[in-house]
Amino acid sequence: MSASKKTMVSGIQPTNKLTIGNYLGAIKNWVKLQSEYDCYFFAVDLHAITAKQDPKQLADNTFFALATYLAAGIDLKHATIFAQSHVRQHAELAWILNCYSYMGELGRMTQFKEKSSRAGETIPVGLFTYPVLMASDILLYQADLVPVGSDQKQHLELTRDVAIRFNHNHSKVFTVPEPYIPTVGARIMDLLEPTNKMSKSSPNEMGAVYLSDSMKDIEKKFKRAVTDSGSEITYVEEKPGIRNLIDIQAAITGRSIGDIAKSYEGKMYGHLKVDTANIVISELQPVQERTQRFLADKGELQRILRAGSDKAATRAEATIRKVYDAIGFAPR
Ligand code: ATP
Ligand code: LTN
Repeated sequence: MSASKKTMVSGIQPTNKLTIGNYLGAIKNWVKLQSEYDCYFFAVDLHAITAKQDPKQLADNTFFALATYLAAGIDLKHATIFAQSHVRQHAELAWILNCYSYMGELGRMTQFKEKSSRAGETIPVGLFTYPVLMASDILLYQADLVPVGSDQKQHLELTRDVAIRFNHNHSKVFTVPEPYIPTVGARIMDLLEPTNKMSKSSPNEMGAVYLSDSMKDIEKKFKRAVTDSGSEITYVEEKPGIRNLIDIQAAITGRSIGDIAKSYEGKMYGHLKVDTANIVISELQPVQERTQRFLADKGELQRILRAGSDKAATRAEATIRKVYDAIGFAPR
């Protein structure tokens, strides 16, 4: 890792239900960009507890997510991987940045509005301050680039605003990060409700393709994907289901959308569904096999994560010190 390299940071909530949305919107781009950057990729388990978690499952989900990063091609030559909760500075900086974030700006976050409206009477405060913890994740490592799906754009803007505000109030402590949102695959849609984002918490599991799905299930899910009552395969606004299948193909194969759409001229929806299923299966099968191999050696995985969190903590601590100095806390 050369000292002159820029820094890339990203995270995903640990779950055993990672979707092809997470994979194409985030992980695949991490793999694509990693060699150009000094990378920090983590499982955001502190974020995960903004929703109820089963204590018996949480650690396994964290191991699963991190094993998936490695299986997808994250290379330890370029990247440091770890669990967010293992590096205490994330929570520490989050408190500080809470004092530099405004109620008004957090209340405007679309994700908060959506998730809090579903939470009913008891909305955890953590759901409200969630973007501040995310800003801490990013600013702790002085990230230059943050690859995420398009749903995270607003949180990235907030991160930039908080960094600029802190720097302006004190001195230039934080690097102001840029988002990286892929041109294709930034918003994979639900297969049954193609106007909604595919999500690990989708109400109907048939609408989301999970990285842990069997090849048979993947085939079944694509065959049942909602398209529309027409028959012509065109990439247009009014055909969100068709667009989604073409987007998935483009994000995996790297072919252009125009090229893919053209290759289906005169063909039926069924062809597009079967082909998309096959493309997804050939991408995911080796990732699944490698994930199982990493999970089979928990000792080795744990060693990788321990080394990762040690390294991350050293970098994070350097930032925390600068922050404490800039604020003017008494030296110890
Ligand atoms: P939920 O939908 O339950 O809120 P999530 O899947 O959005 O969860 P994370 O698992 O933390 O939340 O998302 C991690 C990364 O995956 C982020 O970069 C996010 O933008 C990306 N991502 C999530 N869903 C999609 C999707 N459908 N298409 C593209 N990218 C996605
Ligand atoms: N909020 C993000 C996950 C996340 C993240 C981060 C992404 C938490 N911390 C830091 C990039 C950088 C989400 O996708 N739900």
